[in-house]
This record gives sequence, structure tokens and C-alpha cells, in this order.
Amino acid sequence: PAYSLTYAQRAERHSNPAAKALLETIERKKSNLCVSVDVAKRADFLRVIDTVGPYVCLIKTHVDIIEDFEPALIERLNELSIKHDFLIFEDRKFADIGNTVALQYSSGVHKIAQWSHITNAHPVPGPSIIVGLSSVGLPLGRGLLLLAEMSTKGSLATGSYTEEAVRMARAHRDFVIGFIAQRRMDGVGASDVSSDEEDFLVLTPGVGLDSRGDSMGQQYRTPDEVVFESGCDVIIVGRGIYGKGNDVDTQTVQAQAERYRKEGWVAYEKRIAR
Ligand code: BMP
Repeated sequence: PAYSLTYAQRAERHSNPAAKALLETIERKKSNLCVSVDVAKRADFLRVIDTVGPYVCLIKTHVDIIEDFEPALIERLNELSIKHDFLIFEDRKFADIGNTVALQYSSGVHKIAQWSHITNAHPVPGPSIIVGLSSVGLPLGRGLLLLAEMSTKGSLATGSYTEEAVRMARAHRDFVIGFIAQRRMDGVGASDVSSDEEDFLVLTPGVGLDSRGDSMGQQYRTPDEVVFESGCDVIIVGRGIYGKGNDVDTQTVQAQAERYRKEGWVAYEKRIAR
């Protein structure tokens, strides 16, 4: 099964350009760390990214959080992505009808499809959301993740909802490259596709080493729990690395990024050696 292969071996099995590039970047940088940069000011956003850049395979954004957004910010982000060799994942969580999400993805102030290699969607509208997003993203070589589970207390994305999300992904394997989830989805929503053949990426938020949660329902697990025990592929870390994100102390943020990178990589090496 995919979880015992190396990232490099898996890169060869993927034809979606975003999935392939992510796996190759992980292998090249020995990093399965994605930093989620949830800060409100342009300057803090760029400072955090420039600081953690060397330690990550992927930067996750919520571009709608940035209060002084301007289109030139995307140029800066692209420059940093080349300078530090990482991909970009706009965590937009699309959740509307196909026609609307196609417009939200391509247009508006942010024009997400132009710069974000990977984005994500809630499966709640059904398969039409994938049809809408892929009409924009597939010609650009983008990849989509479905939110099959969430990290929060009381999440409704469980049981048959999760199973249906996996079935939707299987029916659109050219564009859906994996899931936001808390564990591997192999064998979930049983199908006639053998789990040897199928290789969805699992990116996992809710990762922290020093805290088990926040006061608003977030729940944290360690990189070892996520990558070794649950077989996930990428750890997504936000506040564990940059705290509140303003008055960023570069050395602390750098040290935290390297700490999470190392924990994530050790857990992966332990997994493939098992
Ligand atoms: P933090 O590590 O600071 O708790 O941030 C987690 C990030 O991951 C946030 O940007 C949040 O939107 C995202 N996220 C999550 O926490 N849980 C999910 O199930 C899905 C998410 O996208």
C-alpha cells in the first residue's frame, strides 16, 4: 500500500502535476511540513513565509484574512515560492454549486486558480462541486483536496459523509489528489479499486507539539500520531510555529519550523521502515 512507499516512489505514480510536484518537493527538501500562515497583515504574512520557507514543502494560505491585500502580494508570494522551493495551497474550502465555485475560483479579487497549486472543497454539495472546480483548475494543472474529516471537536464530517467524500474522489482521480483528513482513507467507502492502485494524499491539520487544543474547538495531535500512527502524508501547522503571528521573532519561528520538519520526517522514516 501507498503508505509504505517513499514519497519519491509515489511521485512516479501520480499524473496530476500538482500532486507530482508536491511529492517531489517533499522528497527533495526532506520535509512533509506545510505551514498555515493565518495572519492579517501583508508584512507579517511575507515575513513568516520567508522565515519558514526553507523548512516546508507547502505554504497554506487563507488569502481572505489579509486586510491590506493587493495583487502585488501574489507576486511576492510567487517569488518566495521560487526562492524557497515550495508549493502553494489556498485553503478556500469551496462549498457551493458548480457554477458559483468556478467563478469564486477563477475570479474576484483573489483569482485563486492563477497562483494556488492546490485548493480544497467541502464535499457537501456532491460531485458537481468537483465538476465546477475542475473546469477551471484542470487546464491549469491544479489539484483539489476534499475535506473528508475535520480536526475540530464535534465535527459532522464522519461516518457515511466521509465515505461518500472518498467515493466522490475516486470518481474524479484526475483532479482530486487527496483529502484533508485525520487518517489514511485506504479502504474507506469500500470499492472495487484495490488500495494498491489508489494513492490519495492525506494532508492533516490540527498538529501541535506543545498544546492539545485551543479554546475554540481545535484539537491537536503530534506529528508522530499523525504521520506514523495514522499514516498521513503532510502535517499542517499554524500557531504551533508562529504563535499569534505579529511581532514575529524570526529565530523562534525558524527554530519551531525546523523542529516540526524534523518530527514529521522522523515519523515518516519510521513508517516506511515498519
Ligand atoms: P492552527 O495550527 O493554528 O490551529 O491552524 C490550523 C489551520 O488548519 C487553520 O488554517 C485552519 O483553517 C485549518 N484547518 C483545521 O485546523 N482543521 C481542519 O479540519 C481543516 C482545516 O483546514
